[in-house]
Amino acid sequence: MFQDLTDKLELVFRKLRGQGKISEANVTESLREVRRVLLDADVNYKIVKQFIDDVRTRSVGQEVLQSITPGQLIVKIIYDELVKLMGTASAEIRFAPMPPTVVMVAGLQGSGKTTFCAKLANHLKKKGHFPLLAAADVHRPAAIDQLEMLGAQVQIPVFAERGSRAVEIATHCLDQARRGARDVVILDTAGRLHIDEEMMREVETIKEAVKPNEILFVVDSMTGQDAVNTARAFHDRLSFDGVVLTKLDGDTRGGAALSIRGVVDKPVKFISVGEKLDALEVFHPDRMASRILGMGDIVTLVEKAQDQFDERKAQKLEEKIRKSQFTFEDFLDQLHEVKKMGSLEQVMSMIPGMNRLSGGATLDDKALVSVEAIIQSMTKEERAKPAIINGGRRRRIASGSGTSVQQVNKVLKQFGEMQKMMKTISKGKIPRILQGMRPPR
Ligand SMILES: Nc1nc2c(ncn2[C@@H]2O[C@H](COP(=O)(O)OP(=O)(O)O)[C@@H](O)[C@H]2O)c(=O)[nH]1
Ligand SMILES: [Mg+2]
Repeated sequence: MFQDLTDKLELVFRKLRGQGKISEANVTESLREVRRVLLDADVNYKIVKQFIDDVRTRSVGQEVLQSITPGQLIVKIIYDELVKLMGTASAEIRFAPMPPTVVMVAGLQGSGKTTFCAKLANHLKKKGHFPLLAAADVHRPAAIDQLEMLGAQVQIPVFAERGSRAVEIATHCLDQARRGARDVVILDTAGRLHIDEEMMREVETIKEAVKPNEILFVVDSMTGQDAVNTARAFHDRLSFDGVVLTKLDGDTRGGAALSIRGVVDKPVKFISVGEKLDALEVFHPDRMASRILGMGDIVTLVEKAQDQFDERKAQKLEEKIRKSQFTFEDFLDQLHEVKKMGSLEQVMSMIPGMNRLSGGATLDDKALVSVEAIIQSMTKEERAKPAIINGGRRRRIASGSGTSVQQVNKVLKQFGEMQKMMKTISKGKIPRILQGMRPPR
């Protein structure tokens, strides 16, 4: 996610932090680079201008430039402003005082609406709700089948009424929800290739008929500024309550994620990061900013883990990370959980430091298999205390796992660096995290 953006920003920061004394001219130069990086990432130019102005105003203050670590302070300011840009607080669905709560999902064709509906239903079910999915996309015959199939996968009932108009389906499914004691209704509506009058009118009619408590607008983040423009056009005509950014797993630039809040002034509520039905996250601006700056996202990872395996195990994991007692044994456990948690890349992007360790190379599942084999070839003692793994042991592990000594060395080295990185993160404070980002001398 946002790999290009992260890599480029890191280059700028590296230079900035390398400077002992920083003058206003240095700041201007660095911010010019940040500006270029953001424009390259397809962030809206007005947003970029405001952002750079805000960072500059705060950065050229006496306290910053004359502090011992001006470079780091400026990075911290950039982090703060990124958080502000994306919305400071996270927002979820607002529930109706009297159920059922109606959530209407709208957006262009192919943006990921139907998938999101099923993901949201699944997310809410895990939190103790009883959702009902409603197939109100009547324009493509396959759309109803698709929702029924996805609903079956997450074991959530789907209301379908072939042959009816969308607005009829929407009103009928409310009755159905009341009868069946379902407390949330999620309406999947039809998209078009472009925002057009017909689509608007249909959504408007449904809106009037069922008065949704929440209208979520789904956009494909990979379409960059187009996503932002679509959201604005839709919002001008028919206001919505929140944005869902999809396909962030394939978005290396981040332009939509960074601009949308500033342009439509509505919070991003959820992000979708893969095709699997559990690849949904509540959007947290602060965590997103630290991901963009390559600082990992330990909280999301732990939450995801909590979701997947039992809470005690997750707490133990978090504690171990905080106390820097994370061993190869835990790492192996995590690798096994990875398969349950979604794609490897997705999980790795959330482990602090992983981003830099993989050196831009994407970790694929093949690489994972050999890492797993290497750890499995270690004895229990070696897994707990990697320091004892000398040359002889490395050779044994390599032949045992069908890999090379170089590969074993690499895994050991990366693990050591990962532990170090976790240590800095576990101190919990942003400035410390930023210190962890300093390139190794
Ligand atoms: N990689 C990826 N694919 C997604 C994501 N969300 C949806 N898709 C895929 O995008 C395609 C269109 O999704 P769909 O839900 O049918 O879009 P709709 O036309 O808006 O209802 C499908 O192939 C989905 O599997 C995501 O977050 N990441
Ligand atoms: Mg659909």
